[in-house]
Amino acid sequence: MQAFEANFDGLVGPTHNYAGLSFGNVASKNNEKSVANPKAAAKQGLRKMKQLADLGFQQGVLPPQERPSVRLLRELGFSGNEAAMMARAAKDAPELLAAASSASAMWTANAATVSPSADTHDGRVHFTPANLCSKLHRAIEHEATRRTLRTIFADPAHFEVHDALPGTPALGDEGAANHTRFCAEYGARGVEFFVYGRSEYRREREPKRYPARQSFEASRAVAHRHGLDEDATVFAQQNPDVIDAGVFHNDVIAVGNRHTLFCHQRAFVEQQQVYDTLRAKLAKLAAPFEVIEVPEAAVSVEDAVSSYLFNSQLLTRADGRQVLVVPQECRENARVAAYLDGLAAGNGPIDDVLVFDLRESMKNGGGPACLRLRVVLNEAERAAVAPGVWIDDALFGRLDAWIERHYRDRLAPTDLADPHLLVESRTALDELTQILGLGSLYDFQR
Ligand code: SUG
Repeated sequence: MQAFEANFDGLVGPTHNYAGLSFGNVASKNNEKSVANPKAAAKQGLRKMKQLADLGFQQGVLPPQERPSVRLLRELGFSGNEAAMMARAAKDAPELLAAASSASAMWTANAATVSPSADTHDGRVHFTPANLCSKLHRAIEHEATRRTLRTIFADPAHFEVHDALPGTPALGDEGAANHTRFCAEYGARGVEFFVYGRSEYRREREPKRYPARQSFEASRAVAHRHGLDEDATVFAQQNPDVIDAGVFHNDVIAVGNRHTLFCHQRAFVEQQQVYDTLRAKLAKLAAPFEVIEVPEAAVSVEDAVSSYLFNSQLLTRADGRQVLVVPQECRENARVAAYLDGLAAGNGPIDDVLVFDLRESMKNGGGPACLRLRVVLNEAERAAVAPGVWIDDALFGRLDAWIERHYRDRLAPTDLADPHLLVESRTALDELTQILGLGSLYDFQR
């Protein structure tokens, strides 16, 4: 059946800030305590959505979550009214207030793992929200993520939104950031490629410096739940040395689209074997496979981490050719810029490079690919998606004006204690659910 890939980007929330919460994510640490601009962050993200929609790509939006999470503060033992809880947390444990306030749900590549209906046992699209249990500020996302996905992909004839896996290191799950699907055409059966950082039970080499967030056991459980065929799944271990160099998710070192894998030479353990296995399994589905491997000599892992070259979106245009969507930081690194010039000029499968300013998100380690969740849909499935989340001129205009009205252009770590921030944020989100036609989505609305 004819199908296409839709990208659902996370709208940056009003509390976007730099709290240095993600050990192992170099940008998050480097920008800790700097002053953020939530308004600019949200507009940068929205502009990317709009421009990709204008170019003919299917573009949806996912709403931010309610922050600060009053529920987390209460669970952590703070009591009294909301303002009192925030003041107490700011004084006694500012890191916990920061965790409760993070706008990290914007990086929807970590919202869930998605398997298209062509691959699953029951012919429905399956979603597993990621438990994100490796970081407190992200571990509080999955319940609201499930609710949002169940609201937008509500029709049980087409969609199954599972619960997250139990949140424990043996099942650490970071969602689509560690998952890619290869296929001949989006609507044809594909091979799903799961990349993990560590295994709880197998004896494999692990990173020494930084945590490996995704476990093999979690990836395998997601594949089982989604009813994927063993012949059409590949599990690969991420190179532990690159995790130690700041590659906290596989989408910082590799991206795939249809039958193309674009990755760094040092992305995986047993790299050649990974290519061979993918090629062989795709051949059984009569699908081709091609790899664009970037050598260390051209772009080092360090350059890849600072420029986010691989945190790009590889998209297929209507004419079948591919474009690479990269952050502006790629243009500012001379080696990466030279590599990209050669790539677009060559005869390979990538024809064009689109550059976006996503500086505010990038400073927290979130590039173009982090900001989107891919969902392959056929026409019947598309018709079953909540209609108000597709980006077009009208929705862009309404969201842009909404950001302009409600967002601050400056948020320092000390501002997180401000009780007005909670009120502002709720007022904005309440209006947003009306704009997107999503009903009462948030706890404070129920
Ligand atoms: O989980 N940063 C996010 C970035 C996620 C990027 N996603 C993908 N690669 N798909 C993270 O580390 C930083 C928040 C702070 O420090 O304030 C943060 O959560």
